[in-house]
Amino acid sequence: MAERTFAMVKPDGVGRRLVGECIRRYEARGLKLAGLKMQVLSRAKAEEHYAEHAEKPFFDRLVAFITSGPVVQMVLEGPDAVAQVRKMNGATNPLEAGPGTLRGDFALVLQNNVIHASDSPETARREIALYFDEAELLDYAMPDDAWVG
Ligand code: FUP
Repeated sequence: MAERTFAMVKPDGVGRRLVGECIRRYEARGLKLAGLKMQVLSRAKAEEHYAEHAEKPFFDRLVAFITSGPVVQMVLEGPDAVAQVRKMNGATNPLEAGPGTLRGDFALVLQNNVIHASDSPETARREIALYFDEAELLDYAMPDDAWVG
């Protein structure tokens, strides 16, 4: 099976109607959706998601922001999906994100950076399990999968 990664459109991205733009770009690149859902995160879920930042000064603001509105979670599949999606999102700080990336095109400031994606295959496994049951992930073939050959 091709590599899977996890991505999440943040409340600013949903609020600015950028869900379709994010998914459109991933699909146009050749990545395949294996799972998709929308919810408002509980505080507990958000704290678990960002556990690595628990001691950081921006943690409370980060949790308040990510729980402030609906978020859209997805699992994307394809060769090097983790690295491809991170590249397509651009640097965490939009100031460093190049044009042509989601953050370079749609974000200005660090917290409101539109989209989250896993930073390694291990993180992807953890984050996918945090949001999706195995039965919610679909393993299906498409005749035009860019990587079938
Ligand atoms: P990323 O791996 O791109 O999700 O980035 P990080 O895990 O480093 O940071 C997670 C989120 O915390 C970022 F999307 C924005 C926010 N953040 C701040 O608000 N302030 C900081 O100084 C660093 C990160």
